[in-house]
Amino acid sequence: MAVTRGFLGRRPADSARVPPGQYLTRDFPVLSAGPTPYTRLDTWDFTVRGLVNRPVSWLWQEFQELPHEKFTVDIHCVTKWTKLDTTWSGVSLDTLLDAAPTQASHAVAFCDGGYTTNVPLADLRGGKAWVVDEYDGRPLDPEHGGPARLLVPHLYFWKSAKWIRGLELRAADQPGFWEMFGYHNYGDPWKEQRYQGD
Ligand SMILES: Nc1nc2c(c(=O)[nH]1)N[C@H]1C(S)=C(S)[C@@H](COP(=O)(O)O)O[C@H]1N2
Ligand SMILES: [Mo]
Repeated sequence: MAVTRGFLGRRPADSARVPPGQYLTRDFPVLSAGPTPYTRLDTWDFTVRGLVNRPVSWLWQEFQELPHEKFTVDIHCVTKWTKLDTTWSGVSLDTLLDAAPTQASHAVAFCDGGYTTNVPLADLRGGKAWVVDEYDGRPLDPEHGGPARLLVPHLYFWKSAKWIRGLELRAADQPGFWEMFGYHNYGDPWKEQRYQGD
């Protein structure tokens, strides 16, 4: 029996990969709370600071030399679009956090432009989160967070901070930008944790 490539290539359970209340899109919408910052690579660095013995920073070139992983994940925006099979390259948060031993339980991502978002450290470890600098085989567009953004695909996409410049590690949780404006503190798309109280 002939089986076409299209049949084999189709995942039978695409609909099972769409969290409740979401719809599928092939577009890649741009959602930013402010203007796109343009940071020169020769002044860019990534810093882990806060509850650490001493802050750790990587210049752009040093960050490029860290081991990068290429991976494909689904992303879910709280405005209800879901995009399947997005391909990225970046540095695992495990690699970055290993360089900064800490007793902290939470992190606040900080960014050029002033955006912040909070994530439990457990959600950044264990191969679940990256700082990405490539989308679809190309350097990340500024509109989508280039030169580098956080990617935490198992949480709503507002947690994936664009133009990230580092993590502030903390002993206690502290809401970020959208979390202070009523978005859910954790943001699990499979539990539809869109807004406070969900
Ligand atoms: N620095 C920064 N990061 C951000 C945002 C932002 O406004 N500023 N918006 C968030 C929201 S609400 C979403 S849905 C995604 C959108 O990413 P995209 O524009 O690449 O689709 O980025 C998140 N990261
Ligand atoms: Mo969003």
